[in-house]
Amino acid sequence: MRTMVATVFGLALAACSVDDAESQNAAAPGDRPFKTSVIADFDSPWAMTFLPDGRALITEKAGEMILFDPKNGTKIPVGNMPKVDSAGQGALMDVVLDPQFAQNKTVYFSFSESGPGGKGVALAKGVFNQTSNGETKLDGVTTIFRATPYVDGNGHYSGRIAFSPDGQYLFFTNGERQKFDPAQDPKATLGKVLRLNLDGTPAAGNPLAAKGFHPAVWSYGHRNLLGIAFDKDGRLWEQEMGPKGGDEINLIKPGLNYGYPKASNGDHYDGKPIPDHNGHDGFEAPKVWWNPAISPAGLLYYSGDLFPQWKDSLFLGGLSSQSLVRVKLNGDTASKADQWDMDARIREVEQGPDGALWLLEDGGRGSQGRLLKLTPAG
Ligand SMILES: [Ca+2]
Ligand SMILES: [Ca+2]
Repeated sequence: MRTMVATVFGLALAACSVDDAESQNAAAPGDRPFKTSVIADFDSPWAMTFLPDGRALITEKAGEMILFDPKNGTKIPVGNMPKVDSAGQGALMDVVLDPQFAQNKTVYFSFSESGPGGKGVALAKGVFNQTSNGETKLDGVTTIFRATPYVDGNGHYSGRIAFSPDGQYLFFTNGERQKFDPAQDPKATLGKVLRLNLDGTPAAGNPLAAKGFHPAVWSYGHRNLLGIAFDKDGRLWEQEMGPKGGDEINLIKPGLNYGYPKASNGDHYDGKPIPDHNGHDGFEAPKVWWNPAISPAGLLYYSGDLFPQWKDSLFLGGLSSQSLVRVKLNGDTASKADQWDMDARIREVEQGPDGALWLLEDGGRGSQGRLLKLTPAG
C-alpha cells in the first residue's frame, strides 16, 4: 500500500516537474537549481575548509585566519600566523586539514612572503588549539616548504594544496610569478605542480628528479595554478589562469609538460601569439579551456548527496567572469556544463558537511567578500 501511494505520488510529481521545467525554460533560460543564502562577511577572503564539527577555517588576504561558526556567526581570529606579504596578488592563501586531523589537529596553509631574492609562496603547518576560554591559535607553526627561486613582483603565486587520496603526500602548486620561462626551467619550482612528503621534503620517486629537475616537481609548464583537486578515482585535476583566452582544466599526470609558455590555446596579453596545443608538439593539452577568459579561482570535486545531479563534477569560481562554473567529468575527459552569473568575483568553492556548496566572494573590484551557501532550489 505504502509503495503504491509513493508510486502514484512519484508519477504526479514527475508530470508536474516536466511542465514546470518547460515553462521555466520558456520564461527564464538558465534558471538555477540552487538558492543562495548570504551567511557572513569577510575582509577579502581567499580560501576555506570545514572542521569535522561543522565550523570552518577561512583565510583573509591580509594574513588573518578566522575560525567561523556557521551556527551562530561567531568569528574568532586564529593566533600565531606568520607575516604575510599581501601586496598585489599576495595573500594568506589556501588552508586544508591533515586527513588525520581528528587525531593530530594539524592544519596546512600557504602564504606569500618576502625573503632573500624577492618574494615567493610558502607552505606551513601548525596544530589547531582552542583553549576553554575560546582563545584559538596554531601551535608550533613551521614553514615546511618555500618556492624556489624567490623573485621580484606580486603576481602568480598560485599556492593551492591538496592531499593525495591515501593521505601520504601533499600536492602544492607554484605559479610562474609572471616570469614565463621559469615554468620550463627544471631547477625552479615555479610553474609546477609539486609532490611533497607531509614534512615538506620532496617525495621520493618524483618522475623528473633523475632528469635533473628540482626533486619536488611532479608536472611542469604551468602558469598560475589556482586550483587542484583529486576525483573519486584518484585522478588529479588542476585549473590554471592562462594567458588571454587560455584558462585551462588539466588532468595532471606525473612527469608531463603542460606547455606554458611555449604552447597555449590563448595568447599573451600584450598580443604576442603563443602556438596552440596541437596534440603532437610534446605538450599535454588541456581537457577544457575558455576563450574569452573566466579567470578561474579555486577547484572543488563535488562528492556530496545534496545535489545528486552534480556527482562527478568540478566546480570553479570565476573572478573576471563573476560566475560559478561547473565542469562535468567522464573518466579522463571533461566538458563544460554550467556557468551561473553570481554578480561578484568568486574566489573559492567548498563543499559543506551536508553537501551544500559554499562560495567565498573575492574582496576586489566591487565584490564584497561575502560567504555564500548554495542549497537546492525549493
Ligand atoms: Ca577549500
Ligand atoms: Ca595560442
